Amino acid sequence: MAIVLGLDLSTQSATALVLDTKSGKQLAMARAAFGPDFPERGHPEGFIPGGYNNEVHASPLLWLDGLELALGCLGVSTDLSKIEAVSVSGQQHGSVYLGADYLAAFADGNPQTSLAEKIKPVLSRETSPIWMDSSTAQECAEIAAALGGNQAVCDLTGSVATPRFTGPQIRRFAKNNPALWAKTERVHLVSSFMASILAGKDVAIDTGDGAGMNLMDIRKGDWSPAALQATAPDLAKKLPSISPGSTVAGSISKYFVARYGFSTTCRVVIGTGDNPSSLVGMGASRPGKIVISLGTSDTLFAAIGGIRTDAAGLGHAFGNPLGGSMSLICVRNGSLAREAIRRECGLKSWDDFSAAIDKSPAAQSAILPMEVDEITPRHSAGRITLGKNVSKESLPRAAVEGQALSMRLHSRWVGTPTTQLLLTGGASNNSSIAQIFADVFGAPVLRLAVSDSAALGAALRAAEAACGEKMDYLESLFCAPAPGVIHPNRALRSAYDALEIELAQKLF
Ligand code: ADP
Ligand code: XUL
Repeated sequence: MAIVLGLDLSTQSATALVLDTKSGKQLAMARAAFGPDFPERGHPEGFIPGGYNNEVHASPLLWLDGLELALGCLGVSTDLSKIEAVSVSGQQHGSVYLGADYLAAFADGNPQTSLAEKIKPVLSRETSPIWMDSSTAQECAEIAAALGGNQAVCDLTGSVATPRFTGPQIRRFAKNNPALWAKTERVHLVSSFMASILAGKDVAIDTGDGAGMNLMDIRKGDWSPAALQATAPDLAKKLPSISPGSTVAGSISKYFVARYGFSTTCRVVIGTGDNPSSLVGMGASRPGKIVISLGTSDTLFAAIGGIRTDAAGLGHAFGNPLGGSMSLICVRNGSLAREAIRRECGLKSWDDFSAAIDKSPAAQSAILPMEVDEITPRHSAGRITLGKNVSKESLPRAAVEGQALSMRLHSRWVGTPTTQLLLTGGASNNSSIAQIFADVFGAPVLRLAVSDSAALGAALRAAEAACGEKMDYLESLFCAPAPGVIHPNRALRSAYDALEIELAQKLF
């Protein structure tokens, strides 16, 4: 029985969650929001706005400041010396570039200088491309050509060469900035960077997050020499190793002991991506449950037996941190599109948005809202309208119905019948939105009692890997669904089927 900490470094915030596996209680939670808590940085949604040529970057120093703010808040209510193990979940695909002396910066235990102050001088690239970046179409084409075409890349790495994935991002940097690439000694993912910061040394990438790079052999769970070769010169020596998600990296660094009062015996378990982490946090790490996460991005994922890939090139196979693999589709226009529609309709709160949904008739029309270029489906910014005309009053419902229908259409390749949906992410708290997902998928929707599934997954992985807890036991304590199943209205089925067919006709 242990007290464990899960950290989630997502697009918009850093979340810290402390669990007591003896009492089955969540002891504390703290969150630092990169926009609202650091207004002077000018990154209101966690990333750097106005990127050139579809580039979307974020500041790794802001992530560090967010981590420190969240830990500082946690320390006020919680005795951090009691924490026995910690692990990390990080937004997937984002990468951090480090140059000479980066190991000394990781190991620097001086509590007088912040993590950002230690890391700033050793960044070989000031900012980090993140999953929203779509500037690498050319590099994707080059990687695919070198590896024998996109089907070959998909068979090898679990996904076709994908613009937001780390390999194409690395290639673009190495091509356009060869001098800075030469100075780069280490490339980390967000999850492995944060785990390295916690451990005070270089820490491996796990097979779950490693699969989101177009660099890992999905069947071997290790770097593919051919993919590395096709991506950038000297890449093999600039990457950390790959290890299973259950790997204990070592003890927490002196910095966290001195600055936040952690125990010197607190262990660090290597990190994973936010979607693989949510898979664990939702209690869905064994095949049979389908999860939809409505966060900045909307994702649909499920643990799968064996490895399945999407012939259309939109879905992905990632590693399951607990072994095996998982399928995933990712929609870029998730919460940010819902927020834009809310603003457009002049609705001040999410309650007003819900009221507008509830007032409009279901399954009459749908709109796929793409405020920015979309990745699933691959489509330039704009709107696809289905069914009857949409008025301003019915726009919130039509937009959420369009999002749910598109997800249903684009997840058909996974092949798992949807008998139940588990919903998580910021918008999952909204019952009107949850009802639409139940109706469109024709399946009951459950939500978790704990809403931060990515941070929860990190805490559960820490408990299993470092404290010997059994995942079945942990799931029974922390992954119980909240009371209140949302049942689908089956009478809407044929109307939604017709709208899905219309969407497919407009897209393909
Ligand atoms: P991420 O982990 O990607 O940073 P979250 O899963 O925390 O994102 O979700 C944050 C988003 O959830 C916010 O941007 C907001 O748009 C949305 N959100 C929060 N509460 C609601 C609500 N009641 N209804 C709809 N959307 C909501
Ligand atoms: C998944 C993806 C996003 C990020 C950010 O492929 O790009 O879901 O992990 O949450």
